[in-house]
Amino acid sequence: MRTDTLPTISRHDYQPYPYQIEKVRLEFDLAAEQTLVRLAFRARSQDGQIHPMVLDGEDIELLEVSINGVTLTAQDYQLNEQGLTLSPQQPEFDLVLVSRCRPQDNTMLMGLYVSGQNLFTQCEAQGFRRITFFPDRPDVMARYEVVLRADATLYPYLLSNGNLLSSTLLEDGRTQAVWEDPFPKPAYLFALVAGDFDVREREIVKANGHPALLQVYCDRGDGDKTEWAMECLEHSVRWDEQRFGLELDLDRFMIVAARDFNMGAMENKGLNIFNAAYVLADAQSTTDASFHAVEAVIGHEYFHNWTGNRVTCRDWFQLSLKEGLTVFRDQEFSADMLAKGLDGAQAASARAVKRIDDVSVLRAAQFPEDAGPMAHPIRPESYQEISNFYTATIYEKGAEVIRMQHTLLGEDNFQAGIREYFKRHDGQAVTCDDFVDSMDSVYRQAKPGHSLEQFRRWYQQAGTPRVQVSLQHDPATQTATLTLRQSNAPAGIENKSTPKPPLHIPFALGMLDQQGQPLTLHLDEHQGDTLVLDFTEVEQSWTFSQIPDAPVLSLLRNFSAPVRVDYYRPDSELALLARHDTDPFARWEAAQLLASRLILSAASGRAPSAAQLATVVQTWHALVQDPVLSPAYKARILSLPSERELLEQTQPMTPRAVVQARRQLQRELGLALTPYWQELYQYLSLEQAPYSPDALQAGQRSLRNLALNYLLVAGVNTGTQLARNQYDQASNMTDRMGALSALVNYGDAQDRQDGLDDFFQRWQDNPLVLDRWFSLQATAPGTQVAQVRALMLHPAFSLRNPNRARSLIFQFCINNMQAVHTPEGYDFWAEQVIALDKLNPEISARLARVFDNWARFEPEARDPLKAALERIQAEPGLSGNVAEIVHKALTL
Ligand code: B3K
Ligand code: ZN
Repeated sequence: MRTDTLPTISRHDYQPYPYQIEKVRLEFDLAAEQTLVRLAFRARSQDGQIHPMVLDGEDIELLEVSINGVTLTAQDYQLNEQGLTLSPQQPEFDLVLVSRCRPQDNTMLMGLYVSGQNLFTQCEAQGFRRITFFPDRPDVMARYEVVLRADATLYPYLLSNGNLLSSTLLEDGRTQAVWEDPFPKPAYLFALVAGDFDVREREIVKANGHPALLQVYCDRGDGDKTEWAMECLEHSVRWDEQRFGLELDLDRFMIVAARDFNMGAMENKGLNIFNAAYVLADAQSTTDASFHAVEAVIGHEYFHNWTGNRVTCRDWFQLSLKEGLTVFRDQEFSADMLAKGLDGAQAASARAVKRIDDVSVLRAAQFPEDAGPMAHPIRPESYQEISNFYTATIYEKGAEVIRMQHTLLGEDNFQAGIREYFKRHDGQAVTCDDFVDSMDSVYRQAKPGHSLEQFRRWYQQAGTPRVQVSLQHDPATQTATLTLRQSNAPAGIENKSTPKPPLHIPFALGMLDQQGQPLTLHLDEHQGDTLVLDFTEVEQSWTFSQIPDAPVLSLLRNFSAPVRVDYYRPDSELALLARHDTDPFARWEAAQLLASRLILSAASGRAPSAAQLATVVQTWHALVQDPVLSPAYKARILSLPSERELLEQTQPMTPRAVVQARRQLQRELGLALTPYWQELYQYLSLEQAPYSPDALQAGQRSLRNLALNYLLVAGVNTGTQLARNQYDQASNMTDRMGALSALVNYGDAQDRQDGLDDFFQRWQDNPLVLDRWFSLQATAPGTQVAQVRALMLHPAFSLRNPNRARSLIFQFCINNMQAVHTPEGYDFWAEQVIALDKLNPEISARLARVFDNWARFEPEARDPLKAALERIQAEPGLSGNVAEIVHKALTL
């Protein structure tokens, strides 16, 4: 399919489906080579009139179709590559349809496919049409009864959504299972799994007193790695009961791990299917970061049961309705888990660690998206290929937009808004406006004279707003006047001449005195350490009283809105905030800004002054010695901003210069503070409690690994020995991987090779760990394209397995800036986009996006990147997925 012929779908063209389908019966005769699907339902016209019935269908074979028991002939319907159109003669009729699909040939991993020896489905967004002909759109909701038949030896487990009604052995030696899902759902939430598994089970009692069975399925032999997943699932159930008052509505909830999976996981009703990377975990083979990722993804999919499944999207433009809200919920879940058992400042600092990590992701992934050719509002206006719109904007910015509503309403009112949302819309397919309406009804009551009307612009406008800050202090009146000015430039392919109206930005602010002591803010009748300003105009000022001396501003506390802040202030002020700000997020931010400034100025060719460097070193010195900070927080505040975040701030973007300048500062800090890193390392090596991924231990390990990295990057002799010992003696993957990556990134060639060889020997049979072995090499500073090509010839490499392709090819293209930004690097990227596209267009389009912002790079990168994009575009038979990305990138 070519871009110029790909239809663009517009939000405003929405039309309801003309028929209602209450109940669907699906029968499957399952086999990897070919699967027969029999679909039966009764359709009733919504308005009593007769309409053509459009059924989506893709890559499947129609064998038979009948209406009211009468088999149709080819003249009775229209069949093409997109599906089947019927011309019924009555407004109400029974339809039966038999079709065939071929799971074994399905390399796209959408619809019914084979992974290992097992069969899995993936239907969101438009995979159901690859299983059977159906109105594959989220607003057609039906109750499903599913009959599965398959060879009992190959497929002893036959799973689908809802409750198991019966399981029988058939006369022909096959098994048959019948499942019924009591809740109406759109086709994208349908799932089936057939295969042989290890199963872990836990019976729980729900808050309503009823029992429920939780199950985690994985490949045979991996069953000992699902204990953490089960823990996380139970925590998720409890958390949703306690914080949101939402209960599990089924008797059984299943998670199944798949080795081949396009993304993280999928929230199919009662039968979540997961990428094995987000299920399997044990201390030996899994890092702390992965333990937390498992927790976040299990929470996310479980929380979808209400926000996504019970109330779903009317159309795919509303995707953020479920994704933004569910990401917000999983972020809060993880933060609550980190803060469990703590209170006061300790709890705030634990939660801040999660906030810092989330904001870092937003800045590294979403800000660039919002400044590039794929920029779109969290509720897009149009798309060509919906699978290209599972973006950082829909997810991460979408979560920020929910978080701002939470900030404006406060926890209690926000929860009242959620209750209102379910009261109005349970069982329906709705829009983002419906969600905001529910919140707004509570907001208007709680804050008379206010509404969320202006706030809705966050759903309409793309681009990252900029907020310019200025401050005027008047010692005579002891007042400080803060002025904020917002600018919302057009983003991506938007019409550049259309001015954008101001957004409603909740702007959280604090102030410190010149000694770093917190000031109480007095504004009209409000007072407090932190005030959230309702910033709604293009320019707006607030005057605070009782401020005798010029204050130090602590801006956008806890990152209260997804904006960029422009405020000029001397390094000394940032240093003060980095040491004293009581808001842990703003404190971290100040340290990051201090380091960023230095790195960015070095990257642009201006050598930092001795004083500038001294300020950074002194700040890091104070922080490394701070006795109060938690280890996890300390590890964040002492880390330098990521290469990607830094790159995003250069104009034009100069990747290689950024990498070098960042590395230089790392080295300076390593050298200047060597004794402190050594001391920290030794101190943190004393603790030898049995492994747990909890916040304290994980924080200690990450801080210890950070110290190790500073020692190695500075070339401190003892560092290499420490890393070798740590690698050899490690009792968990975080320590082992921390040591190995320090050696691979900063050690000599011999250490690097020895480490990698040993690691391969130990872990060659564990695919998830082997992914790390590939990633580590893909991102190592010395790795060039030739080595990546050699690794692609390794017997363990396969382009068909998305995790493996991501671990080597994506990691190289995204995170090895030195090597990918070369003529060979760009050729390699284009070649891999083309190769992947033939197998799996969804994954290929993700790789294509890595350089969709080519136009923002320095000239020596820009021209060859453009040529590489043109080469991709010229490829015959390019998928619609990649075509959309490349077309948008080139027409900017
Ligand atoms: N809803 C799925 C994403 C499906 C993506 C399909 N291309 C996972 C999630 O967000 O929970
Ligand atoms: Zn989701």
